[in-house]
Amino acid sequence: MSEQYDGQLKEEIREEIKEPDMYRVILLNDDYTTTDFVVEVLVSIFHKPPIEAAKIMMDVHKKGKGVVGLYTHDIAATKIAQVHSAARDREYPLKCIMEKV
Ligand code: TYC
Repeated sequence: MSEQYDGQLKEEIREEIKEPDMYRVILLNDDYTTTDFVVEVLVSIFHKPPIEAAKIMMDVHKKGKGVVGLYTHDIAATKIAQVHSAARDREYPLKCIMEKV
């Protein structure tokens, strides 16, 4: 095998075993969404235990934003869509975003 093909094969193998890119899902503060609703979202969508959910909510409330978790792209996108859908149903402006790690 030529060096060129050897290199290409190594690159293909490396691509196959590469860990997936990960994304931080970040919750944003606002003045209108209730604290109870944010905790409810963190428990129901992100599967946080209630005490941890309350801590994350308070941290976001005080600092303006906060990391909720690390997920692959499609899981992060699905969770964000679920948050926005639940917030829209209750007419809250709650937003979350993702950023590549
Ligand atoms: N700041 C909101 C309030 O005082 C609570 C809140 C916390 C809203 C976190 C959004 O991501 C958020 N009711």
